[in-house]
Amino acid sequence: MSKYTWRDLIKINSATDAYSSPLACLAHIDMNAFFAQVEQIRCGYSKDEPVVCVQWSSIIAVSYAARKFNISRMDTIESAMEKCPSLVPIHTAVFKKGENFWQYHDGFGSWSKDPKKQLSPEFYKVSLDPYRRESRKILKIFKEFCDVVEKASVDEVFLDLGRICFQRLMELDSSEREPAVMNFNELKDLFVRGKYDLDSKLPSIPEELKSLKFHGFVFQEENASLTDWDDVIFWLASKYVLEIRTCIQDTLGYSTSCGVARTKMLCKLGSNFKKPDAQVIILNKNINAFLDCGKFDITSFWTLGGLLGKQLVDILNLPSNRSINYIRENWQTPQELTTFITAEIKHTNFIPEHNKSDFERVDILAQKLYDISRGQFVTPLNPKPVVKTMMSNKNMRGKACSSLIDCISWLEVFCGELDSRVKELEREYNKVIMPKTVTVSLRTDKYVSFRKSGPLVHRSRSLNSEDLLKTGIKLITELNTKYNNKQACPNYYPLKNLNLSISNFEIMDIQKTIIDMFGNQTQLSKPDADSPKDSDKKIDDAYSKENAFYCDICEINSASLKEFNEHKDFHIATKLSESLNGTAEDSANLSLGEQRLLFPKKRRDKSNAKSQIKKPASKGNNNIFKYFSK
Ligand code: DCP
Ligand code: CA
Ligand code: CA
Repeated sequence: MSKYTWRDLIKINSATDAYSSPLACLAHIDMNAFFAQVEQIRCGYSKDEPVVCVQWSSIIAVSYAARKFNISRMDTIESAMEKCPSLVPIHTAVFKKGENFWQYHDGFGSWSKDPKKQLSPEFYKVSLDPYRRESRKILKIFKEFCDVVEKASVDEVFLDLGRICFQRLMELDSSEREPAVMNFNELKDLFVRGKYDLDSKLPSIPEELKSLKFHGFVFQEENASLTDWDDVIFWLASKYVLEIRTCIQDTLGYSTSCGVARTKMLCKLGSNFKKPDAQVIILNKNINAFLDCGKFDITSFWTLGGLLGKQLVDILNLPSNRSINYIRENWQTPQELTTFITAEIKHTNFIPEHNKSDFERVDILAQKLYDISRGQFVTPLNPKPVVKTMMSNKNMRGKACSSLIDCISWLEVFCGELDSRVKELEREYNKVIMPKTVTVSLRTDKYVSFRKSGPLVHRSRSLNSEDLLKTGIKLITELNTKYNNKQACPNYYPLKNLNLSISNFEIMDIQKTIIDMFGNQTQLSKPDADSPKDSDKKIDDAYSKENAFYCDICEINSASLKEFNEHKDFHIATKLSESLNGTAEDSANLSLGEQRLLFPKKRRDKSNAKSQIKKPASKGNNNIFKYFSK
């Protein structure tokens, strides 16, 4: 007899509830040395060359080849070059003050002997856009393979493998026709005929399944034998995540590390356990042994890494190692933990100045500790994180920002960056995203801070950097007028920090805006601003009734909706074709920045340029729409 019920099994087929089933199967995938891999591939180096990604004189990502020389993120570029004379430092892309697009300057950086090849933070701002772009491509692959994907950071995701495992288990997925899977027949039969009670136990696993070979490294078991359905599900998952990781490797060239386990926390610890290019499977029966392996203690968990973890170590008087085991062994129920913590707080007169809310509900905190120490603290995946605010920021050195003109030059950079980040999110979620509020903040030479917010005045239906810049200039000018004087702030310039943030997002369906544009033209809302100036005329025209069929890419009017739609189709077709086959330099679909990026005057070599617009590897039939449908 299995330990699990039919209810547990069927639950993993629910995208919303699977994570809470005892048969849940999740994965965490993290890119190896991410920024360094992006640069290595972009510049055409092999994975054995010691590439590091550099920001000014700090190393922000270290390839595994460079790690062999004992180089870490802590090293300065100088100390790293001493450790490894053949080091390949590559600087991030940068925005230049006054420009709203980023560029790479390969060969430039603080390590260069040529004074003309320095990149001074006084005139440049680092752009992380290239990594976000790669991140988006990777995310797209994850979404093709998996229905619930949580993007946890720029280089990692959580996947819920419930549906895919359920389907493969039930052999609903006809692509899975390997002999071993045929042995699921008994289970499938029972399921299909409905011959089960939800709360009755599943049958035992068939004998032949017990010796299946896992893909990857099964923690603690070189020759893991399968004992129950959770193991079978994890076996299916181990096979599936390898397919996903191989696709990422083959399509984009990146190696990854992966953890497969029942909860997000365990998966995350698993992917970090063996790097690079590995997958670690933590079977349910090995959870406690994994937690006790000596690599983790209670403060290894991301919610307990800070002060709260330290407070708990004190209150529970935890030993300096094996603290997770200690909690598990010493308190058998959450109630026992609650009673202990409450008594300790009283006894020691502990007054939590920080994390007050955690100590107000000791029962919740105790339950969490109890669950964490048993590897059963479950949290749902969050497939669509809500963006609340987005910021572009620059710490200024020396006199980099000494006047209103300087401020505006930097605002141009910020607007370019925010605009492209919003566009990226729009593509990721297939929505139109419009911020309503813009805030400019600054810190003066004497560390006094000022900020001003205002509504974003925009004329088109989607964000553009010119509208953003106009609003930003208005706000920075107001701040300058009010505070840059002897009475208010005698040492206003040079600024130490300047940033621009956008917030209060309105998120609209693309569908809806198309209907707004074509379906019901009489109800089009007026532009927000008062009277249009000449320079705004073009955008206004696009929305006036007479010129509803205006294409702002080609700046031409179409005579009818039909003609206009045909014209738009032409753009869609070019865009699709360019996405697959590469872009022409004169393409109207490219912004100025993109043109400069894709067609620099001098290229390193041909193979480089090719890797920038790599065609996705086709799986089976070559249906281009596959890559654009999500
Ligand atoms: N990053 C950064 N500064 C940090 C930490 C990270 O700029 N202090 C950037 C560079 C990393 C990327 O984020 O490439 C991802 O961070 P990770 O912590 O996942 O580290 P890596 O991917 O570089 O290495 P690993 O293979 O250990 O995951
Ligand atoms: Ca990583
Ligand atoms: Ca990471």
